[in-house]
Amino acid sequence: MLCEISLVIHYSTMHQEQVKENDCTASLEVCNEITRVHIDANQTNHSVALDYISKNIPFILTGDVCITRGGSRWPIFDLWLQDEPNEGTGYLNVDYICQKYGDETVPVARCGREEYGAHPKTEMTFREYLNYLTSFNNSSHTDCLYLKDYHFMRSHPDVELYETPACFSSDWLNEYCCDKGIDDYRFVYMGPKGSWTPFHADVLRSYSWSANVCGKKRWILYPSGGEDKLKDKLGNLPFDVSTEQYASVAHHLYKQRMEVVQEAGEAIFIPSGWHHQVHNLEVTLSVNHNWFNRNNVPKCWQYLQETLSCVQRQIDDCRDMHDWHGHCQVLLRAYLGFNYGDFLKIIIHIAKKRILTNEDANYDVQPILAILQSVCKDEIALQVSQVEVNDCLAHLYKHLPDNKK
Ligand SMILES: O=C(O)CCC(=O)C(=O)O
Ligand SMILES: [Fe+2]
Repeated sequence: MLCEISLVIHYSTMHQEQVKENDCTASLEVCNEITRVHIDANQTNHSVALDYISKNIPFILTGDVCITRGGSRWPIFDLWLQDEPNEGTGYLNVDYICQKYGDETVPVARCGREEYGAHPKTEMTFREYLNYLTSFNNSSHTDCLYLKDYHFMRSHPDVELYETPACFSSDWLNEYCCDKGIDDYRFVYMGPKGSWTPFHADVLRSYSWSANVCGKKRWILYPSGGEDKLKDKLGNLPFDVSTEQYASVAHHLYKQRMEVVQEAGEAIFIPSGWHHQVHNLEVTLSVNHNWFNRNNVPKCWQYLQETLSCVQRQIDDCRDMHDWHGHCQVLLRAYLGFNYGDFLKIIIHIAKKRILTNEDANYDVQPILAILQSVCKDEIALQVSQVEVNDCLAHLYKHLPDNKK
């Protein structure tokens, strides 16, 4: 209880001090409105946006900066959209998309069903999905299909549909995935009016940014930790917080809840650990990335450690089995998509790159050093990657000036 109250006060204070020039200068308790940070294409100063990111506060990025590349609009606007809207498919240029990518297999969620706290996923060709959208009738909600988590950028590294806005571009996660040629965290989403994403926090408590190419999204956000009070007696979070039960002003969490409508051409920043639910208010096409960097990497590491403790408690009765710790790591990866080894590989890869290029010596290297020093205090982490961690630390110590160690 004490922690949650102090969390809110903390946010309010920072919010008032740091971002006075923006729309919402009141504390989050009073003003549940998100701040819009306007940056023009030629403006190189992203300090306000970076301030929000480093303080883990949501904002909407608006202005040319989130839809242009080198002064001209992202190609996705010209290629995937048309000037006049159609009935089922809005501004989507269905003919172009179908002709270029119709044969590809895309992941699709069934928004009318619930399985294990999520929408069950299926696969179809992009052509089949676009045919479905063309004939979609908004009243038949049970059949609402949402194309999501489509790794378009990974499948088409030569097609530059958009560019990551500069304030979101320090991204260790996708930098690692691209360097290694493995599945990344950059996605395309496309859905009809009424398609939605249930209440969740993002993978490994990463950040996310999401830009609307066409259409509108309604976001419901709860600050990190605020979701605890929404849990039922078994500790399960709600699947859908858009219902009256949660939306009511009388609800005790009302003050922490934010509701936001994001327009076409705007990008939203979702902070680490903030739970959110998303509803498409029109046919919507969006691109989004999950990522972490020097600012939120401690949160990701802490979440990994906490989740491992949960896994250990779950299978505590099997402690005598051979390689019990190894089994815990397998379960951790099955649950989160990452285990200790996966996470440390990313950190060490980024550390070595930064040392080699000798760029931003203190910018990224110092937070990496802090994480690795914390890793050295974690017995399990050392069991998993002691040689690599020690080797990396030795490099870092050699690299950093004495006063920074
Ligand atoms: O747009 C959506 O439906 C979900 C996006 C989301 O959850 C995210 O960007 O973190
Ligand atoms: Fe999300």
